[in-house]
Amino acid sequence: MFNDRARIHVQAGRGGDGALSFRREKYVPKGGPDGGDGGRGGDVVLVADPDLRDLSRFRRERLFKGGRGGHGGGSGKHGADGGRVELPVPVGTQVFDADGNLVVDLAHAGAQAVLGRGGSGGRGNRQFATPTRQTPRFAEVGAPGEEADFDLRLKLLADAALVGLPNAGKSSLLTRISNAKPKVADYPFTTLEPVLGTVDAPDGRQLTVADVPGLIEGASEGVGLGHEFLAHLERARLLVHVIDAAAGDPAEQFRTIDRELAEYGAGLETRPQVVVLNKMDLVRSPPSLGLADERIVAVFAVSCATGKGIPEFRRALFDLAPPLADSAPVESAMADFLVYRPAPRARPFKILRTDRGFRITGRVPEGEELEEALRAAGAKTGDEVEVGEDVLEFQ
Ligand SMILES: Nc1nc2c(ncn2[C@@H]2O[C@H](COP(=O)(O)OP(=O)(O)OP(=O)(O)O)[C@@H](O)[C@H]2O)c(=O)[nH]1
Ligand SMILES: [Mg+2]
Repeated sequence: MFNDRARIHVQAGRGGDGALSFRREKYVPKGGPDGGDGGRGGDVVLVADPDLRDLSRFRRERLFKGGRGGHGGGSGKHGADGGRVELPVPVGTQVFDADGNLVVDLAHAGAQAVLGRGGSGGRGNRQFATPTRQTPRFAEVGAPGEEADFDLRLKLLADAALVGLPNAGKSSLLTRISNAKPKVADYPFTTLEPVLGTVDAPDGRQLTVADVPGLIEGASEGVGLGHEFLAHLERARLLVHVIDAAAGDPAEQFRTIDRELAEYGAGLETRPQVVVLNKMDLVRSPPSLGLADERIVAVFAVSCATGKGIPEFRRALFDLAPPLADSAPVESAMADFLVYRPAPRARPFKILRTDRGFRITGRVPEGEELEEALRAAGAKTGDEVEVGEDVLEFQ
């Protein structure tokens, strides 16, 4: 199964706690504070991997946690940073937040996006020493890591995509022009999932061509297999419309598919198109297309069975797939490394660790929020919790 959607839950690592510690030295009756800082929690990062084909790994595994930062220690020892978790995803993966907003588009190999940033480590008591407070009996606990749900959606990146009715010969054409070996058979809906092929030019240029399952009338409303895969056409700069020249009026076949593209929208209806009249070995002369349509940039008559017309079509593809817009490289450079920032965490309070438990400073949270924050900070029943002037016991 080709999986082009997934939902994941990301939980970046919690920062380690700062240490509460005092120097113990020979001949020094009471040493100064020497508690080191906690390490940073680990990030959770997506990385676009050109070797991956789909999102199927996320069918079984959905929860991804960054490593927890290590706690600080005595003698100013800094806690280790938590492990960073890198999730490889196929190139072309788009990430949406829980509200359906596009967060990042991993449109080229190596692009990265930080979906959850690890929490910062807490400061050790050494950092809280001042001339008037030489023995701070508290240290900061680590901050929680960012946590959120994301929807992943793979939209194939291809220079050109083959579209057409089932059985038109799309997969046969891809087999003829590229390194791909999609299944070819004499029945409709042979192709069940998109297939990418690479077309090589003698001068070393390469094009990626996508073969998508056949479309039928109603595809844009979910009839047949096509609808799910129409999304994979969105990023192709050129549509190659394959028509079975031996299967009746080509203009009628063209319009059927064209209506579905228009219904789907997303710009598919304005995309430049090459029409390939296939199975020419089965007809006496090329049928006339009889369409005046400014989107049709070229028409070819070929036979995938005999190979006739294929070299010409293949050569022309390199001129017809429009060059990438000037803005594209800039855009992709920006996607090289992105940090997704969820709404800033409303946490206007700090939790400090003391000899006997915890101290809350800043705007003191109430009820559950306080309890949850304390539990996350490691509070156990019986711990003392100082809130302003009050000293409570953690239950
Ligand atoms: N005679 C002849 N048969 C062809 C030609 N091209 C493809 N075919 C045959 O047409 C049938 C369908 O070909 P496919 O390439 O599987 O068609 P498709 O458009 O990928 O079909 P779906 O994946 O079902 O949408 C197969 O039996 C092919 O052998 C051609 O040029 N001439
Ligand atoms: Mg096919």
